[in-house]
Amino acid sequence: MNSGPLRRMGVIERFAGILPVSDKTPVITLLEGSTPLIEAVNIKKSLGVSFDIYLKYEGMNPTGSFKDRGMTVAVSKAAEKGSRAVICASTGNTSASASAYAVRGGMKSIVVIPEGAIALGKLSQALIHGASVVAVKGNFDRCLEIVKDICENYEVEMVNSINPFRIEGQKTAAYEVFQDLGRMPDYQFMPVGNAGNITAYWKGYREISESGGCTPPRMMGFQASGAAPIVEGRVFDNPETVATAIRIGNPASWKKAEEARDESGGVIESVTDSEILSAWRELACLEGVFAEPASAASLAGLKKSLSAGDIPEGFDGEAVLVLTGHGLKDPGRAVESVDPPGVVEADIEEVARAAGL
Ligand code: AN7
Repeated sequence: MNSGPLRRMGVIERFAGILPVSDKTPVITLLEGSTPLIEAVNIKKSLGVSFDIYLKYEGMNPTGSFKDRGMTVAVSKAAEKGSRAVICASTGNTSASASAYAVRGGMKSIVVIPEGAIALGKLSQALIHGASVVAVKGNFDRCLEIVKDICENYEVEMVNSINPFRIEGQKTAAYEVFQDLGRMPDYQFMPVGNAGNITAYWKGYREISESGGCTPPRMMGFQASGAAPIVEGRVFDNPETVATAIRIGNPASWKKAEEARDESGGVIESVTDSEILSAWRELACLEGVFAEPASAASLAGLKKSLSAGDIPEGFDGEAVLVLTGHGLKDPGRAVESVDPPGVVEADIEEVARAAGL
C-alpha cells in the first residue's frame, strides 16, 4: 500500500503533452478531470444485453460538469495573454464553470443566460462566485449572438466552446476513457447541445487512433426532440425541453458534430423528454448515479439505438455513456418527479411502520 497521499492533478498537468500550453502558461486549475468510469452492471442486466456499459461521470468535476476540463485551458490561456475578463453565454453549466475559474485566475466574469431557463444550482454557482450575471429575455441562441457581438467590441475573452482552447481541454475526457478501459470503446453515447463536447471527444479519439492505430468509437449523439436542429437539419427558433442544459436551437459546432457522426460511423438522433426523464430515474435507481436530466440523453439514446437495431444482436464489446453534469444542479426537478416523503409522529413504531420495516 502507498503510504503517501495521492496527489490529484488537474487536466493541464496530467495532459500537458497534448494541450496547447507551455511553461509560460499560468495553470488556473481546480484539479478537474480524472473522473470515474463506472461500470453499469445493473443497467446491463436490466437491458438484457451482452456488452459492457460504462458511465463517464463528469458530474464529479469541481463545478459539477464536464465544462471544467475546457475551462481550465481557456481561462489559463486567457490569463497567459493578460485578459482581465471572460464572458460566456450559457444554459448554466458553462456559466458556473467560467465564474469559478475566473475567480481562480483573478479575472472578472460575465455570464449571459436565458431568463428563467437555467437550473437553480447553476445560477447559484455563478452568483456566489461573483460573476456579473445578465439574464436576457431570449433563449440561449440569442445570448450567444449577443456575446459574440460584445467580444467584437469590448476587451473580453469569450469562453464558450467556439473558443478552441475549450475543445482542447475537453478532449482529455476521451484520453481518460481510453486509459481507464485500456482500449477504445466501441460506442460512445452522449447528449448534444451546442455540440462542443461531441466535437472535443471526437478530436481526442481521433488523435489517439492516429497515434496508436486503433479504431475510434462510433459517436452516438442525442438531442432532445424539442431541440433537435442537427437531427432535423433546421434551426429551432423556439427550442423546448425539460433538459434545459441542451435547450439549444442553433448549435455553434453544428458542422463539426456532423463530421464526428459521419467520420465515426455514428448517429445524431433525438430522444423525447419522457425518454430522457425515465433514463434519468434509471441511472439514479439502478446504479446510484445522480446525473442531471440532459446527461440522461445518453442512456435514453442507448435504449433508442437498441430498439432501432443500430447495435448488432449479440454485440459484446463496450459502450460508454457520458454523464455530463451532476444531478444536484437541478434538485427541484428530482423532488417534483417523485412522491413527497411521508410525515409521521416522532415515534419509533410509527417510523418503523412508515419505513416498511
Ligand atoms: C449537462 O452550459 O451549453 O453539446 O452553456 O450542460 O457541448 O453543448 C451546456 C451544455 C450536455 C451539451 N450536458 O454539451 C452551457 C451548455 C450538460 C450540459 C451539454 C451541456 P455541448
